[in-house]
Formats: sequence, structure tokens, C-alpha cells
Amino acid sequence: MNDKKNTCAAKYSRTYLGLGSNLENPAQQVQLAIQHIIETKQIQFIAQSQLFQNKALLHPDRLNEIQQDYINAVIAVDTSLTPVELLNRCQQIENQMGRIHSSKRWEARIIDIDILLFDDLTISSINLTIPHPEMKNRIFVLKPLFEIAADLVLPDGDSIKKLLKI
Ligand code: PH2
Ligand code: MG
Ligand code: MG
Repeated sequence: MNDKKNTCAAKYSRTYLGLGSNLENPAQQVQLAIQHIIETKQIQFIAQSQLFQNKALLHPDRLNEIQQDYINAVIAVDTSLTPVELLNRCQQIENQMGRIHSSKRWEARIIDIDILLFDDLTISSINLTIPHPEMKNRIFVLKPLFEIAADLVLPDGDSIKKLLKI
């Protein structure tokens, strides 16, 4: 007899989220988003990087644009949500915080929450690509990620150290 039938042993996945803001007190926006994420019932906080200030990486087609600096951070969390459920929760927080989704890519934004990694999964669907397709080229992702997970290795075998040339 299984006397544990009323308990539900949820499987937790380790996931890394990248946060960025360059509007309306960016540091406060990033910290508030982290608060919303870790107050989610199915999410457990593991670690947070420092807040890093970075020049805005502009879209290659609009390099003359003037944007404020970004504040970027990365957090590690464990979650019982599926990748799509986690994406929905991140988008719900972005909307709640007043993000306006522009048709232009890489517009200034009040908050951006990106799933960088989810266990060692590789996902390629219309709405969700994991690992985040740009993460390897972005120092504003790799540096905070290194800070909280120095020995991390991506699903394709590349280590954060290798990507940062450390
Ligand atoms: N996000 C972008 C575009 N440019 N630049 C910085 N520094 N940080 C970001 O998070 C960022 C960006 C689109 O997601
Ligand atoms: Mg982004
Ligand atoms: Mg995004």
C-alpha cells in the first residue's frame, strides 16, 4: 500500500532567468520583478547576482537610437512549473509591471524577464527557445550568470567560463 498517496512529490527544475530594465528607475524595476518571481508559489529562490549597469545593446538596424543604460541581473530558481508555464508567469509579471510590447524588437522596456536555461533542456518552439538564443553573445547575461553559477555548463557542452574566456 502506498501511504503517501495524498502527497505530491513535485519535480523541481533548476532554471536561470535573465532580467533587464532601462526605463523608470531600472534597478527598482529589476528588484521588484525578482520579488514577484520568488513570491510565486511554485518557485523557490536559489541565488541572485548583483545588479549590473550596461550600455543598451541596440538593434543592428537602429544603431542611432538613444536609450538609457540597462540594469541587468540573473537569478537562479527551482520550479515545479513546466517551461511554458514559467514563460507564461514571466510574461504575466512583465504585463503586470506595465510593459508595453512594441512591434519593434529591442525597444526600451520597463522590464524584460527571459528564461535563459531550464535544467539541461533544449527547446525550440515558436514561442520559446531554450537556451536563450542570444545568451552566449551577451556579456550582460554571462557575467551575472558566472557570478551565481561559475561552473555551469550549457546543454551543448559549452561552459560559462569558456564563453567568458576565463
Ligand atoms: N535587452 C535587449 C536589447 N538590449 N541591452 C542590455 N544592456 N541589456 C539587455 O537586457 C538588453 C539590451 C533585448 O532583450
Ligand atoms: Mg531579452
Ligand atoms: Mg524577453
